[in-house]
Amino acid sequence: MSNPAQRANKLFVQTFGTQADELYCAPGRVNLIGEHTDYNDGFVLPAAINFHTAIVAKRRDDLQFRAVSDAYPGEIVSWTFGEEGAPVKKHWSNYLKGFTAAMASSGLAPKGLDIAVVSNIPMNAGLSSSAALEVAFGTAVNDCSQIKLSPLAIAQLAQRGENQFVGHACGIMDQMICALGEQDHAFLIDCLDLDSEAVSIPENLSLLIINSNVKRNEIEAQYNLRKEQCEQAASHFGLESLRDLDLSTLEAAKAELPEAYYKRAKHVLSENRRTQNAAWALESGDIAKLSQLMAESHISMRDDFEISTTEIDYLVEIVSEVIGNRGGVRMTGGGLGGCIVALVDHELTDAVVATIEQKFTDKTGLEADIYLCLASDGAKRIDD
Ligand code: GAF
Repeated sequence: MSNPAQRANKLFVQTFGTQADELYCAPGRVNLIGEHTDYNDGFVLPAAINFHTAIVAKRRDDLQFRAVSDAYPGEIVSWTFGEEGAPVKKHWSNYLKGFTAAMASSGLAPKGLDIAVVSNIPMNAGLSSSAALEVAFGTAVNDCSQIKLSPLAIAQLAQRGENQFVGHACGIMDQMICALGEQDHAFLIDCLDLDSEAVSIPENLSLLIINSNVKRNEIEAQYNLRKEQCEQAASHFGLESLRDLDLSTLEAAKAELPEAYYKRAKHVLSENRRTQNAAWALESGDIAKLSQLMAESHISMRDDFEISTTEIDYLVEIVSEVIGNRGGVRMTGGGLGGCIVALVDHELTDAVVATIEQKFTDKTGLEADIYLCLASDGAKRIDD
């Protein structure tokens, strides 16, 4: 099958009867460690991956937007800038309209565009296909109208659109890594001040993402519940966010707190520490340390944040038996299904794949998809 860019060009011509002017791409992402910490003003360590959403665009002289996606054939969505109306339940165009609505409320004034969208990022797998759509579109709008927003500003508008228009209370991690990613690097992001630092991934490690294909049920309600519990835990201590709490203060107050608040806060505080240590371990090539931190992160998500599943635990267990301390493995993303991520010594890659193929389906009845990935660049215009 041809790549997303070629397919987007073809779709554009079929839909609008003319060639597009420009091509933009934004990647999916995988989070190496630092889960559910972004909306708690904490630390995350994601990498952009070599699965992409491509958007081809043609400038218009008016304020109209028209969009078509190969995932929803035959449907052309159109709207006027600043007149996005109400979101249509679960509709893909909400991510685009959310971005223009966020621009309008920030006083930015782009020109309209016709666009065609094609993506090869697996959907509903927790690899940020929606952030890639928002950020690819934001990059296109920004560039075509020469507004000169920074990648970080595009990520912030994308997050605002998703929070306020789409209605998902997500943090900033997905949009930021989608906008800022760098080849062969993860990013340590401080979600309090949005400082970020590129962390190189050692050459001898393979980046494997394994999609359990466990259906992610009730993910949004569970995500919102966890966020609310974290906020309640912070407010018990009179704090704005869990970032300002330390583990010893939390432990001393354990008996006063509802158990769920205590456990959620314990995960977030310990995960912040693990994430900063993991960035250091990765940068210095201390794979045994990375392995230990990723294992602890998984246990914390399973026992304290309670967002794992038996199938995901089994996947993590069989991969970790193969790699020992020559790599790390844990669930990645929002949880309750979706993917695990493994950073493993190249020499062990085939053994990991073989183990999953031999054991996972027999035990769970599910077929896992295995993606051998590369850490990749963030969103950009692609010139010929
Ligand atoms: C989802 C959200 F969109 C992110 O902001 C983050 O909270 C993540 O879940 C969990 O770490 O991807």
